[in-house]
Amino acid sequence: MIDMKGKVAVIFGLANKRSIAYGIAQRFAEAGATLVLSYQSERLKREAESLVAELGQQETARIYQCDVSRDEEIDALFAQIKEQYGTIHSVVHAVAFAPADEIKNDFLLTSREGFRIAHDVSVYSLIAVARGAAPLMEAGGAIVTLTYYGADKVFPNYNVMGVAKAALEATVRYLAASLGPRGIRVNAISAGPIKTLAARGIGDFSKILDAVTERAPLKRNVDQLEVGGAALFLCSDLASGITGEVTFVDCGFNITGI
Ligand code: NAD
Ligand code: 0WE
Repeated sequence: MIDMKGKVAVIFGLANKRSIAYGIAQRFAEAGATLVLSYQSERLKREAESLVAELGQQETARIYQCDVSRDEEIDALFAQIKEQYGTIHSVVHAVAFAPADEIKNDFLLTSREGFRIAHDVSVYSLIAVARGAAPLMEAGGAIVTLTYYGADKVFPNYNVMGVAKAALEATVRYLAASLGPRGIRVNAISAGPIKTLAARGIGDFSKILDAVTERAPLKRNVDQLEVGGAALFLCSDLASGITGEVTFVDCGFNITGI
């Protein structure tokens, strides 16, 4: 059993019970970690509060609002965390966004502003969060982000998000090189498709899920807790030699040719 007692984990990207961030939070809570959860906006506050209660962490966990496209909100978040906890050990970045049109229209029609927003929220935010977290990781630490196979291969409609995930994976490698000398590891998990809020309204999502059931070696889809288990491992001492990597948690779909 992985023991994270006395370790503080900051998790970004909590929207609801289906969020991958919530599956990760559950695994960290089971391992005894102290959780700091963050949600994007006022709109999600009540939901985040009830999720903390369900994690059985009302006593210890804290929740903060933080829009990762705003430097001042990231700065304020880490200032509060520093005051409250001093040192932190893990950061989970489970955040992505592209304007709806960009993942609906032909890729050729990708707008300058849509490209900018997708990369700002889904890629630059990892750099900003890592810079905020690093000074608090006094005993070393681990950062994990979430990516998708659409970074490597073309999936209909994933469009500018695929380009952003490719940039995110390169960002993981550059951050790993930058932060490695301080004992901070940076990795990505490439999760298989999961029906979360971020998957809602995506045309043909069930087709994507069915293709995995059909083709993946394990003949099924992954769930949020399986991604959570991998995130916990990557943040634990068991993964002390792993940095700059992309680990697939996709029932093996990515290894198949047809
Ligand atoms: P989700 O909708 O539950 O989570 C996405 C989160 O991003 C939400 O909590 C949302 O509030 C947050 N977010 C968006 N813009 C933000 C901003 N400006 N500031 C702060 N937070 C912001 O969906 P999810 O599927 O759990 O997505 C989490 C991560 O997993 C994303 O990076 C996504 O690309 C990745 N991922 C998802 C799948 C999938 O099929 N669901 C597969 C692979 C990777
Ligand atoms: O990264 C994602 C989706 C991220 C996402 C989702 C939305 C929906 C609502 C980013 N921005 C938005 N903007 C919105 O307005 N995934 C890995 C899930 C996903 O999305 C797909 C997929 C998969 C898998 C889109 C097309 C094809 C496959």
